[in-house]
Amino acid sequence: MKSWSLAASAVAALLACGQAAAQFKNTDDAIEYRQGALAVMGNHFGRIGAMVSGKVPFDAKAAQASADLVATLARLPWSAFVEGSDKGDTNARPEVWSQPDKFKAASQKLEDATAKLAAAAKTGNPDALKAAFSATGETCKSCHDDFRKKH
Ligand code: ASC
Repeated sequence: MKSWSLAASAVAALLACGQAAAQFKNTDDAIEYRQGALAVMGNHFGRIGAMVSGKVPFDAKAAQASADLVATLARLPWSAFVEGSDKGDTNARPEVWSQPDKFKAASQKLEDATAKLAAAAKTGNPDALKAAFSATGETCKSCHDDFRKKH
C-alpha cells in the first residue's frame, strides 16, 4: 500500500472510531471506568455522610478533601457512557442513550451540586456541609431512579 493511502486509511479509521475509542479500549473498558469513578465518588461521599450524620467526628480537613474529590469525580463518568456500552456488565438503563438530553441535565445537576458541596466544605461549617450533602444526595437519588436499573 502506498504511504499516502496508508495515511488516508489511518485518518479514516481515527474519524470512524471517534473520541470514545481514543479514550477507551472498548465498551467494557468504558463501563469499568465509569463504575470506578462512581464507586470512588460514592466512597468519599459516604465519608462526608458519616460526619454529617455524627457517626464519625467532624473533621473539616478530611471533609474538604473528600468534597473536592467528589466534585472532581462527578465530572468523569459521563463521557464513558459511550455508544454500545448499554450492553455488558452494567446497571445503566437504556434511557441513558434514548433520553440523552435528560441524562445530560441530570449529570449537570450532580456537577453543580458537588461544586456547592466542595464550597460548603471549604467554609468549615458543619451545618453548611450537612445541607449541601443532603442536596447532593438528592441529585444522586433522582438520577439513579431514572437511569439506573433497580436491583
Ligand atoms: C451515596 C451513594 C449513593 C448516593 C445515594 C443518595 O452515598 O453511594 O449512590 O449516596 O444513595 O441517595
